[in-house]
Amino acid sequence: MTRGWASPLEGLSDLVLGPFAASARTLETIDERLMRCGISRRAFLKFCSSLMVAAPFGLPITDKKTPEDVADGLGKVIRPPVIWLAFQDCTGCTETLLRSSHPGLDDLILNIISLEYHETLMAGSGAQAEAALADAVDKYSGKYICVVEGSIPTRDKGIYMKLAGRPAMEVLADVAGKAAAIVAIGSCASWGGIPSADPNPTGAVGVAELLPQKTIVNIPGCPPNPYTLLGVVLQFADSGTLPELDKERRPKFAFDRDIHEHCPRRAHFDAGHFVKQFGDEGHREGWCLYEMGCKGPDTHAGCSTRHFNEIPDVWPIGIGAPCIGCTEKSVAFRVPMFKVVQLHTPARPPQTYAPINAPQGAISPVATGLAGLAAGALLGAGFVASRKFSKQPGDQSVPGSGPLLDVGTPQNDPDKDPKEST
Ligand code: FSX
Ligand code: SF4
Ligand code: F3S
Repeated sequence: MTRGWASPLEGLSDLVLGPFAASARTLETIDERLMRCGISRRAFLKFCSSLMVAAPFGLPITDKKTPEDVADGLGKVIRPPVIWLAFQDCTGCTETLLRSSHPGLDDLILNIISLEYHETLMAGSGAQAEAALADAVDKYSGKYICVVEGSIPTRDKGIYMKLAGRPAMEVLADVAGKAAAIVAIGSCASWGGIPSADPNPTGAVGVAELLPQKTIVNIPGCPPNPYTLLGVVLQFADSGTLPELDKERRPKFAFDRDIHEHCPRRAHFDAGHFVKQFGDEGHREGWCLYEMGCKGPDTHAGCSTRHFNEIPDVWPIGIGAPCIGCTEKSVAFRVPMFKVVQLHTPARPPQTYAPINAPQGAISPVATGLAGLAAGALLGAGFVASRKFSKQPGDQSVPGSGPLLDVGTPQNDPDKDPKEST
């Protein structure tokens, strides 16, 4: 039987109950919880599909599975208790988790994880909130996942942010010290983010700098992709393991590729079609934002294929803004936003094209068939893109097929500063 959605506040009910909620409950499986709250299997399958899009490879809970497999596996998992600390932040990391475009997805998420403490979302405040935190830490000591949002001020013994009279540094050491796993969500918690930008008046740092002995998963982004967090948390709840991390402690399944490699505007980069000014013809045509300071070539993140709020094209470059490199420690809030980056990737024009006289072997009929399929897919994508970017209603011509604009010299020389040609 398919059930309708429960009340929009259903998922928040434990938090609404206040500090006594944690002790009044025992942990249950995700299936038990969804059943008890009347959440439909269809809604859960939709969530599992989104999780698979966010983590197509490298995460055992989704790897090579169908949404039904993922739902069956996750349903048996005990809802992981999560204690969420918020320090110097803009709350965007919480917003990204809950401001989905699917009606009720926020409710579903709050039923999948067991959010024991989150000062922005909970009803209690003051002494009640402090009691809720102490209660949750005590009850789930060694079992909960500590999610940290925001950077931590360290200058002048950390006096620039206090919670119930205690410096944030002290609260972090206490709560994270008793956690089973620690996740730093957002660029601020990962390595300081916006609050740490020069001149960094509060001495803001990320979690890893204060807890160097601990295993910490960084999920940078300003804001980050919420499914990356859910993937990590559910993986841990399922098997007690964390995903493989890169040298910046980011999960490889979400940060293994750079934006430039998979950017839908990459064809314009290769063809030398660059936006020169916001609002110019190239900008309206959806051309490459490299000369506007796009940091895509220097940025590892999945945004080009895993968009925000489950809406196609909702990500910075998709809406016409250059990537600022928000997932890179040495880029966002360090390199000026509109500064053009040097290209480090080996693929740059004209090297991206096969030489005309490339040696050729025999072509099998299977390869010919696959090439035909690929060409068909590309033509289809071009058709969709042309409709998306055209200024004329009903115009189905391919972008850039009209009269050529003066776009300057294509950036073919890897050692040449692109700004020199403008
Ligand atoms: Fe930082 Fe999170 Fe940027 Fe904001 O709270 S990562 S400023 S989007 O949201 O901490
Ligand atoms: Fe996309 Fe930016 Fe690369 Fe251009 S420079 S192709 S906009 S990532
Ligand atoms: Fe951040 Fe760039 Fe993605 S600014 S959200 S890494 S496109």
